[in-house]
Amino acid sequence: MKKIWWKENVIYQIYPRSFKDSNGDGIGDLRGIIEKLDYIKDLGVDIIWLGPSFKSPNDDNGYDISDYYDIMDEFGTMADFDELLEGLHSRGMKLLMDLVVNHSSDEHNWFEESRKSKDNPYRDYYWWKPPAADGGPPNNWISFFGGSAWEFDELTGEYYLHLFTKKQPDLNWENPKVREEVYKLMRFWLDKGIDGFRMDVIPLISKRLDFADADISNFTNLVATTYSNGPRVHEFIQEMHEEVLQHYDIMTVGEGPGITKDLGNLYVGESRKELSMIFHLDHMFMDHGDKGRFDPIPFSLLDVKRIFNEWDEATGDEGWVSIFLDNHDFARIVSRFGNDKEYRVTSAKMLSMLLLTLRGTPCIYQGSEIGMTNVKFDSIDDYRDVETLNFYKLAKENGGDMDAFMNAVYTLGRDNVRTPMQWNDSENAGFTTGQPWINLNQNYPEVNVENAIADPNSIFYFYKKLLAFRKEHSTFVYGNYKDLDPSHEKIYAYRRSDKNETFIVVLNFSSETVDFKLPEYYGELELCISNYGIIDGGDLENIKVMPWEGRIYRKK
Ligand code: TEU
Ligand code: CA
Repeated sequence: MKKIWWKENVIYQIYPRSFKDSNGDGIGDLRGIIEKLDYIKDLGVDIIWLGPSFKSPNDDNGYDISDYYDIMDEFGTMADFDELLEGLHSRGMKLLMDLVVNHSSDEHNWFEESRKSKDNPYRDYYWWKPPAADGGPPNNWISFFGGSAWEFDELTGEYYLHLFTKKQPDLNWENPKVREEVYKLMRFWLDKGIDGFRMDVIPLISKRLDFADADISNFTNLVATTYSNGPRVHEFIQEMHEEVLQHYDIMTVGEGPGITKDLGNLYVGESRKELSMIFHLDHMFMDHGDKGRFDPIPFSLLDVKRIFNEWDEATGDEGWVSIFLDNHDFARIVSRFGNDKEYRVTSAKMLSMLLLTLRGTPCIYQGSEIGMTNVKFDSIDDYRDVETLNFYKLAKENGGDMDAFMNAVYTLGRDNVRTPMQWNDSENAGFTTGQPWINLNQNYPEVNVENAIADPNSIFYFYKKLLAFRKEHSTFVYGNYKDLDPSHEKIYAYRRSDKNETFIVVLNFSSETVDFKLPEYYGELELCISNYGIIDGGDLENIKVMPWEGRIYRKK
C-alpha cells in the first residue's frame, strides 16, 4: 500500500454560506473563513474542503455554477480567495475546491447559447432531445430533486436533461469540447496552487446513450444502475488524470452516489490512474426508502457495521476511501448516529472515535466538533433547501401525509446541516450581525465554540486530543481493520493493527450499559482513551461499557 500525505491527513469540510459572515449581509463568506483560520488550525485538521464558491445564482447553493473562473458575489472576491489560500498554506494546511462539472447553471453562458437554437455551436454542450411521441419527456428518468429529469424549452421545442434542478442542466461529456473546457478550468485553479478537488457526483458524467426508460421504483437502485457508472466514466476520468491530475501533487476525492462496493476500486485503485479516494454513500442512503430521502426506513448499527466492513474488504490495500458520517447533504452526526438529547456530549465524542479510527481519510463536517444537532423549524417557510422545498410541493400536490413528510425533513432534510455555525451566545451566535439567510438552531446559547473552548471536557478538546493521538500512531492510517464482533447489536468493536502496534476500539451505540467480552482475547491491554475518562485498565474479560461510551485500548 502506497504511503502518501492524503492518507495521513484529516479533512475539515466548510459550507461557506453557513460558516461565518464578515460583512453583515447574513451570508457566510471567504473573509469570514479567513477570520477563523486559527480556530481551524488549533483543532488540528490538515485539509479544508471548501464548498463551491464560484459564481452561482444559488438555486442549489453554489452547486449550479454560472462562471467557473470567478468567486460568487456573496462570498467575496478573487483577492479574498487568494488571501484564504495563502492563509491556509502559511498555516501548513491545504485546500480542496468543489469541482461541479456533471452540470452547470442554466445561467452559464454555455447554456444561454445552447438553448438559442438547434445549430448553435454550444448546442451539444448539453443533452437536448425531442419530445416523445406523446409530446412528453424523452424518457421516464426522475430528478434527485423530484419530478421529471427533463425540462421542455419552448424556443427550440426540445427537452434538456437535468438530474438535479431544472436550473442545473447536465453537461454532455461525450462532447470533447466540454471535456477540454473542464480541464482548462481545473488547470486555472490548480495553477493558483490549490491542493486538489472534491468532485461532485463524478460517477454521473457518462450517460447511457440509449436514454432508455428505467426501473424508477427504487431511487437508490435507479442511481446505481442508470445514472452512475456509465459506459465511458472511467475513460473520462482517466483522460482527466492524463490531461490534468497527473501533472500536480494533489489529491482528489470523488463523491460517489451509485458507486457500489464492487465498483469502488475501479475509481480509486492505485493502478487505475483515476482518483485518490471516494466518498461512498451506502451508509447515507441506507435509510432512504424506495422514494428516496423523504421516504425514510429504519436502520441499525448492524447495517452501519456491515457497510463499513464490506467497503473495507472491497477496498483492501489497492484502493482508498474517505470516512465521513455527515456533510452538507445529510443529517448531523450526533442526531443521526448518536443521541442528541441526554447523551449529546458523550455520544458526539464516541462518534468522533469511529470517524477518526476507521481506515480511510476522515472528513469532519463543520460544527461536528462542538456537537451541533439537527434542527426543527416552525414552518416550511423557514426552510431553504431546494430539495426539501421541491419535495414538499410534490407531496402537497399529491395529497401526501404532510406530518410524515415534515418528520422526514426534521430527521433527514439537508437544512439540518446548513444552519449557521455557532460561535458564541451573542445574537445569531456571532455568525452574523445581519439577518441570517437561514434561521439558527436555537440551542446556540449552550452549543457554541466559545463555550467549547472554555470547557476542558468539551467535544472540541476531545476531537483535538483524538486528532493528535491519530497523528502519533500511523497504525490508524496504514494498519489493517477487523470487526471483532460483527453481530453485536449495540457494540461496535474493531481492531486496527500493523507490525508496530495493535489497537482495540470498543464503541457502545446504545443508552444501556453493556457487559462486553472481546471474542479474541488480547492479553495485557492499556486503556488509552475513553470518553468517560480513564476508569479502568487492561483486562477485557467482561468489561462494562457505559452508555455511548467509546474506548481505545493499546496492546502492551
Ligand atoms: O450531492 C448529490 C448526491 O448524490 C447526494 O449528496 C444526495 O443525493 C443529494 O444531496 C440529493 O439528495 C451533490 C452535492 O453534495 C449536493 O449538495 C448537490 O445538491 C448535488 O450534488 C447536485 O450538485
Ligand atoms: Ca457575508
